[in-house]
Parts: sequence; structure tokens; C-alpha cells
Amino acid sequence: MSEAEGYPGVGRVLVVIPTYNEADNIRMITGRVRAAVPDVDVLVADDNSPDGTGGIADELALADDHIFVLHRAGKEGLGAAYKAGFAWAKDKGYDAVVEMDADGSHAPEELPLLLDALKDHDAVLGTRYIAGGSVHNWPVHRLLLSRGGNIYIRMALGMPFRDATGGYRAYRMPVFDAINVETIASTGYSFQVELAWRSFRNGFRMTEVPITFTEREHGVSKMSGNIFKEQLLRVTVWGVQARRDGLLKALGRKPRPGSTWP
Ligand SMILES: Nc1nc2c(ncn2[C@@H]2O[C@H](COP(=O)(O)OP(=O)(O)OP(=O)(O)O)[C@@H](O)[C@H]2O)c(=O)[nH]1
Ligand SMILES: [Mg+2]
Repeated sequence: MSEAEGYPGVGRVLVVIPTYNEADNIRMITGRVRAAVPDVDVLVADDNSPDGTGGIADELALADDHIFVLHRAGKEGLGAAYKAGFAWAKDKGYDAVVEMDADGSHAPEELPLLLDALKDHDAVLGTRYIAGGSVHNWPVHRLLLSRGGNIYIRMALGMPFRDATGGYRAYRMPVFDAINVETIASTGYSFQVELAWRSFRNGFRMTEVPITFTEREHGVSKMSGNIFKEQLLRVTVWGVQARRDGLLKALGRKPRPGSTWP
């Protein structure tokens, strides 16, 4: 890619798409990304999917020099795949990274919305729960769980965001260094919450843009009760830590090791 290419006002952008058994979706999603933002690159981070997603991605990469594949040894969860993708992007000198699911839940056609907002922000969260945003084909219980989880997160952490669990986002690369992204231990939805939380605590310029979220049509869901419990527990711990840090700060004391206090 030449210097002149990339997304105006942002620079070289890499869309990282983690995949596990997305053989039915991978052509569709990469094709839509390439059509929506022709000057942006795509990295498929595949955990050795048994259904052959990685092999299909290799074919796509051979045919298109804007598509790349990161083959990982085995299933380690979404967070680990993203961290590997971010490290790959840093190594290759990208200016910004977008997180996107492979299943079509995140519309590639909305990429310009996220990237335009990134022109004057460090992180942009695609949000289902602000005016203009929406969720399609979700059963009521899942919507309630998601909305309830987000209300809890907002109260526990004092972050202003309406959708801290969403997975359609754009970050400028310096954010990842500042928040020590490689030390994030969360998996599942907590990974997204922790990314937002650390970015917020470090004072980065963040904003939300409305997105249209559509539940997957093909393939198998990996959502589980354990993922939800992990999120609840971690958010509660961070909330308590943040209040303790606030107190220490008010008393003129130093933060504890491992604190999210910037
Ligand atoms: N590399 C990698 N990707 C994963 C892993 N688990 C999930 N993914 C991918 O992460 C994205 C989000 O996972 P989904 O299964 O869609 O999770 P979800 O949206 O909560 O659940 P659905 O209801 O199935 O849509 C998809 O692109 C998955 O293929 C994993 O262990 N490794
Ligand atoms: Mg999904």
C-alpha cells in the first residue's frame, strides 16, 4: 500500500476479523468490507477453525492483496485473537484498527461512519443503544441481558457509554500501547468492556456512533452463561478499584500496583 492510500484523516486502517467456524460467512464479510472501503486492509484472525475457514481466507488473500490471514494454533477466544491481530497491525505500521465480527452482525457499509468519527477521536464505539442504532433478530431475553448489562456497567464504572459490550469499534494504534493491551486477561464480552474501560481511564478522546446490529444467519453462536458471569464479576471488581483509587487520589496517595488509575 502506498503512502497516499488509506482512509482520509485517519491513515492506514486494518479491519481485524476474528473467526472460528465462519466458513459460511467469511467470503460475504470480506467482500462487503472491500466494497465498502476499498483503501482499507482486512486481517482474518482464524483459530484453526475445524470447518476450514482459514483455508478459504487463504484463497481470498491470494486473490486480493488487501486481505491477510493470521493463522493461530487453536481456539483461544475472541480476546486472544484480537490481541494477536493488534500486534500484527502494530508490526506492519497501521495507524488504526477496526474490530468486526465475521457473522454479518456488524455492517461493513457502516465502516465510513466509524472511520469518519475517528478523524477527531482516538476510539469510536459502534453503539446499538443510542438514537439511530438498532438490534435486529434478537430474542427479547438477549436484548434485556445486553441492555441490563450495559446499565450495570455504566453505574459500576461511571463510563458515559451506552454500549460498552459491543464489538464493532475503531481504535487509533497509540491507544493500545498506552493501555498495555497485551495484559488484558478478559475474554468474551469483558474483553470489549475492558478495552473501553482502560481507554476511558487513560483519558483518550472517545465517542459513540449508532450502528445497526443484525444477529447472525449462518453458523453457531458462542454466547454462554459463563461469558456473562465473567463480565459481571470483572466489572464489579473494576468499579470497586476505581472508587478506591479515587479515594487514594483525593487523599494525595499513590495508586496501588495494577491500578487502572492513569
Ligand atoms: N479467532 C477466534 N474467533 C472467535 C472465537 N470465538 C468467537 N470468535 C469470532 O468472534 C466473532 C464474534 O463471535 P460470535 O459467535 O458471533 O459471538 P456473538 O455475536 O456473541 O454470538 P452469536 O449469537 O453467535 O452471533 C465471530 O466472528 C466469531 O467467529 C475464538 O475463540 N477465536
Ligand atoms: Mg455474532
